[in-house]
Amino acid sequence: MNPATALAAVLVDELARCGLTDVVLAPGSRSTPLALAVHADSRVRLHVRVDERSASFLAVGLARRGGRPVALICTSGTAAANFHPAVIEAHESGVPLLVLTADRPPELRDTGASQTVDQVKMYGTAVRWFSEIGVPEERPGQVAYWRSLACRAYQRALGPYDPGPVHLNVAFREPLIPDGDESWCESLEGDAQGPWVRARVASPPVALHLPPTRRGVLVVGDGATGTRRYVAAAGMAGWPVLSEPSGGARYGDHAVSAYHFLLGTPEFADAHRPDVVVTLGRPSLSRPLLNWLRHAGEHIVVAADMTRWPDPTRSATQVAQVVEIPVAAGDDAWLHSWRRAESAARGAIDEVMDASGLSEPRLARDLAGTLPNGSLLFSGSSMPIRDLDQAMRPRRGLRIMANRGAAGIDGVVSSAMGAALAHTGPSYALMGDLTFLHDQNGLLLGPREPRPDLCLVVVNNDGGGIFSLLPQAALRDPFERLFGTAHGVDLGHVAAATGTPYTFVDEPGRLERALRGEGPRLVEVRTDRESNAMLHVAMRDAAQAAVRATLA
Ligand code: TPP
Repeated sequence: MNPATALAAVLVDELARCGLTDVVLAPGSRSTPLALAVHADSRVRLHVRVDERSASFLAVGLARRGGRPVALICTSGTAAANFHPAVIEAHESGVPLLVLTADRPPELRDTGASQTVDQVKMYGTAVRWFSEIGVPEERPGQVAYWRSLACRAYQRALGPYDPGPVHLNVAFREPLIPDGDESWCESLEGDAQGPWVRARVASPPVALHLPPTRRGVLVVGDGATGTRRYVAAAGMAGWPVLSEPSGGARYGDHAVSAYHFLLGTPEFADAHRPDVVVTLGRPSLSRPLLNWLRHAGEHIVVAADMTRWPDPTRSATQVAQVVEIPVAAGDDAWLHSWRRAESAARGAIDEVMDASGLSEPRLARDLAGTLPNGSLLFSGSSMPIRDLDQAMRPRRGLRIMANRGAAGIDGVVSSAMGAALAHTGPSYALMGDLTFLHDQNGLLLGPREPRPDLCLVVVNNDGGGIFSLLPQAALRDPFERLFGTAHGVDLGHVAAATGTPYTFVDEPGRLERALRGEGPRLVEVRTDRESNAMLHVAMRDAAQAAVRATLA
């Protein structure tokens, strides 16, 4: 057996023993040994994508939903560089990835050899661990080294502390395809019992016990973990729960889903200064919430693994791994006041949306309200996640995910495909037209690839709608060219180019039916940027008036 084949076979075998279930591969020559090893292994599901950027975001989606490391393989050169945005997203979001980049052996580097670039520590500080494996050779001891390294890489990506991407740069010397006989200088076999090295995880951390108070608030942002326990404790303590859509805690009697409008009403924010706020995950969507956090009495950030302190407002007074929220004596006046404002604001914005046709916030609200229990909804950054945050009513049974780590508009189609492939149950995605067009290659799917059951809903306002809600909108003349960026692309044609089923919806009553179907499919909703901006102002004004009335 040649060394390249041996290393690849051992590496893939060991990763599968560790628990690897999915591998995403972009085609190329230098990565041939890894491609063949993965293809031959029935324990892993293989996904092939020609565009490395799309491939890597597919892996991010798979790992985000699956919660386990997903391996990503490419050839040498710019192929590896095209993984970079997804590696950054995985780094910021704590999504476990094993990035295996094939490379040339040292004697070919820096010589002008084709498709050869410096891949050593290519992703900089965006990876948890980098290893230059070294060109495989046939000599005793290599197998233990490769297997031990694979276990360490898998464990480092998985966590439980600080999960994220790991980069293995794998140099192969030719021959790259199997030749000769099966002989090798030592046994290539792994441990029959399981992984070569078994990692033991540390004991649970000591909890921070808060003094009892009824005037507390639980805020849940993207990337929160262990939310259920905190939501139950907040419920017992009579605290409102303010959860972003992807925080996964927007359900139950204590959910205050219109918090963006409540806290955007200065009189309400002033009258509702809490004794303590506990934040889980990373809230980042609502400016009023972030401003209010700055003036919260005690602000405790739960940072489960202590490697990051999600505190963009620099208002944290304590950072703790685990917090115990105690039951407190007293009445429910605090909670009632939040709940009263919640239902007033919700009633007011619902009324504005109901009169708005199939507008962007109404689409977000109705989509989130319509999807069957057990569904996954993957949201694009930009307005869709904000519209969900502002317009979505509390509910159970819907999982919402988004690439909020770096909040890029890149790779969203692919990430949604990946998440759908790791999800059992129907999957949907909601994104803007620029986000969709940015990752059109996410629709490229070979006939033999596992096909996700995913309905992509694209809000087409012919450009970047979010900029119409920002101060840049006042720049009348250059605005359209610099920010609006209309493109005039017919999304139906984009769908047709890849044979993706396509439906156009222009009435709220037709939405539910349009979502039906199987496999990857596209639903387009047309909106207008200017009227969308006016609608958001109308929602804000109506909500604030309604909130003020509850204070009188
Ligand atoms: N490039 C990347 C990779 N990520 C980004 N977040 C941006 C640029 C800056 N950006 C943020 S939102 C946006 C841009 C360009 C416009 C998005 O437009 P669209 O997807 O149509 O959504 P809409 O704003 O209309 O909701």
